[in-house]
Amino acid sequence: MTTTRQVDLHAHGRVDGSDDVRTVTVQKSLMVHNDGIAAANRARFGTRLVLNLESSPGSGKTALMERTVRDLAAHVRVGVVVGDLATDNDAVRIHKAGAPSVQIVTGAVCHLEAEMVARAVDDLDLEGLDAVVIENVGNLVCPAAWDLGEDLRVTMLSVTEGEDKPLKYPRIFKDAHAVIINKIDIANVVGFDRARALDAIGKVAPAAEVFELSARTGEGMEPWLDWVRARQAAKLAAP
Ligand SMILES: Nc1nc2c(ncn2[C@@H]2O[C@H](COP(=O)(O)OP(=O)(O)O)[C@@H](O)[C@H]2O)c(=O)[nH]1
Ligand SMILES: [Mg+2]
Repeated sequence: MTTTRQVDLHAHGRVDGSDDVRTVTVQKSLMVHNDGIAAANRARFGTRLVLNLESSPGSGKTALMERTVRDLAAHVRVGVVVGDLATDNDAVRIHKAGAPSVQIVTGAVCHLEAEMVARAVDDLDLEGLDAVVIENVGNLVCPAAWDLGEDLRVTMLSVTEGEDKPLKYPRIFKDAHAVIINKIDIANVVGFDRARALDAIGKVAPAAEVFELSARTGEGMEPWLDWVRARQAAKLAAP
């Protein structure tokens, strides 16, 4: 099943910084509102593992999900909620990979919010799922502030983006439980400095699990799949 949800434009996705005091107040109450819905999402997900996958556009989030849902199908039934500014292309890709998917079309909003996820989940058959992955809107800034009701945050970096991205965008990396370096199949071609990237991740997110893989070739997928399986089993045993 593939469903597309069009979300109304939310003014708070484009905060006007012209009146700082008022902006802070409005933003704070929006976050409190969001956190309440995120808590309700968390309760509704129950024993299912929920991941919030974040990265720049084009890092390979959907490619990783296509391969992950296929590889895990025999053990963990994964549903995917995916956010983009426009099109349902990604939900269609996930659906073709064999998993239920719901597309949230955000219009001008550069991140997903708990309320959007709550509405999207209405279109997922949670009963038939062991885990849900929320593929956030491609952006290294906006999504970091919004709790969606996930258990774990996963931040992805691809080898073409520059090894210092964790240092430049620390918040989205520092809150990550896992950091994925994707596209290792082209690391040599683009002159990726692996040691520098690992050093940057280590400085910002020292406790995060780090996975180096290629969603295209499948190299390095096994440790990532093991991690998801283990976290799903742990959540089921102790929600
Ligand atoms: N070489 C290579 N290309 C990849 C890999 N993963 C994704 N891509 C390509 O990167 C582009 C963006 O991938 P996509 O999954 O749409 O990224 P998203 O915007 O983060 O969801 C596509 O052309 C993918 O085929 C990878 O591991 N290696
Ligand atoms: Mg995508």
